[in-house]
Amino acid sequence: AGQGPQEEQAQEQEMPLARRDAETLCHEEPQTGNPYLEDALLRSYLRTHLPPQVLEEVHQELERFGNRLLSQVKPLGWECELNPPVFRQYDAWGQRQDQIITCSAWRRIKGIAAEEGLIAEAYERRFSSWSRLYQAVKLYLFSSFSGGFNCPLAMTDGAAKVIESLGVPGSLKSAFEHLTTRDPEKFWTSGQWMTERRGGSDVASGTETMASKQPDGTYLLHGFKWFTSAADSDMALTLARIADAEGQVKQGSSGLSLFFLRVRDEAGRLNNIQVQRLKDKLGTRQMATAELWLHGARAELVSAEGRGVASISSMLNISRIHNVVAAVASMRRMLSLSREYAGRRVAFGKLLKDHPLHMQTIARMEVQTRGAFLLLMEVVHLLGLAETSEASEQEQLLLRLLVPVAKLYTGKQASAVAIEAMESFGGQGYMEDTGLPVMVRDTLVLSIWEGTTNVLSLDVLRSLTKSQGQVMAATFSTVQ
Ligand code: UCC
Repeated sequence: AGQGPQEEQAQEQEMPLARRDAETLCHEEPQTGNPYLEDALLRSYLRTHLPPQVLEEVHQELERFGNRLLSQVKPLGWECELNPPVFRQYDAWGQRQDQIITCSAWRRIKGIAAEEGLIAEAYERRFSSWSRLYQAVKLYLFSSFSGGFNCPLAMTDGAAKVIESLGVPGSLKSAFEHLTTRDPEKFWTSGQWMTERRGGSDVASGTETMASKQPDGTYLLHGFKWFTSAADSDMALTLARIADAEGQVKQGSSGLSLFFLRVRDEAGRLNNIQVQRLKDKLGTRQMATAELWLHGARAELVSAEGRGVASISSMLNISRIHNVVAAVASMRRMLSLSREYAGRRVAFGKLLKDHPLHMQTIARMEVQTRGAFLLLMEVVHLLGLAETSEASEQEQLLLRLLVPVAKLYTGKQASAVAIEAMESFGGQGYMEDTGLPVMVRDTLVLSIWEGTTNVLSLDVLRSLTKSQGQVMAATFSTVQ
């Protein structure tokens, strides 16, 4: 009312455009559902391999877990990405605090990890040798939604494994219970402090930390840990050189021993540890990785003297398997999003899924992902057999060889697949708030930490040499 003809005409011309603006979606968000129910390969693997009673039980649990991941864990994981940890070194009055402040979502995910038995499952062994595989399946589903919490779980599992392989000595019984509990109030995570200033690969010559024995049998550690992931953990396993009465230490690998320590005491005070700074990383920014000074941190010797590397290697092998889990999970997640998007996005007059070239790219990623998934299942199946004393000698040899092979291969593969999947979204894949760049960044670390590709290639050689070639013979005969 009250408009002149010119204004009315202008309005009419604008209307259709305005309507198009509101009604035509340029880009539709890919919609994925319950990650367990939608994972055809996982489900068919479980149907084919698990004993029927185990399958029946885990199927229901996994369906429920898949729903929980979507409704609860996914938003919490994103919150962790948006609220990375903050380091508060001093309070307003100049008092040193060294507080690492994590967000509430991070702490909530820790509780969920306990409730879901993401570590406990492997040690309760309620499904005997299948328990490891079942735990790995849960971790695989959890990994991409976990806001980086899969990293502390890797080290926690590794620490539990070391303690178990030492026969759960009395002094570590309580720690073992904390690591493997399902009670969120009691659940501990562990760090794995191996990397020092000189680097993280050549541990034998890079470790400077010294341990001096105290009259009560404990040790005080002095040194500088350069790269401690998830520095908010409750405890840590770490390497140090024991000083003799003259304060001298033995250099090389055979001078290293393994120690257990609590990060804080019951009152929350740091165990003579100073946090120098948080690391400014390319990815995994949800997680507090720190540089730590140990100024007489009280610790307990847990390996035989000089057997530190050999003792921590069971931790390394477990966290390397977690790395494989994370790699396969990342590939599957990126690929699910890419596939789903291909069914929504129209370009050149038809859906992406109707373009053979696009589908060829997706099919190649699918083949990579399936191969990696089956390799992971093989490794965790063998681990489960080994842990329940059901593995033959050949299976144990195969496991020793496959862990580094799987880690080195899938770590590289995951980066390639993640980048390819991001590209399959075109420019949209490069947009920060789609979450895709976060996944790419978090995937890039998988070929770096826990042993780079070349370091793991050397571990393959180590396994060959130490077994006098038997690992290779076991592989050939299994393949045949
Ligand atoms: O701490 C870090 C940050 C953690 C972040 C974790 C997140 C994980 C998340 C995953 C999912 C999201 S990163 C720290 C990363 N650093 C490493 O991974 C270390 C890389 N370097 C190596 O792996 C090297 O190969 C070393 C350190 C193991 C090499 O040490 P040595 O002392 O030179 O090695 P030796 O002398 O060859 O081996 C000493 C003993 C031998 O046993 P014995 O004495 O009985 O003959 C080896 O057979 O250790 C044994 N050994 C092993 N046994 C060494 N490696 C292994 C193994 N992998 N399995 C079994």
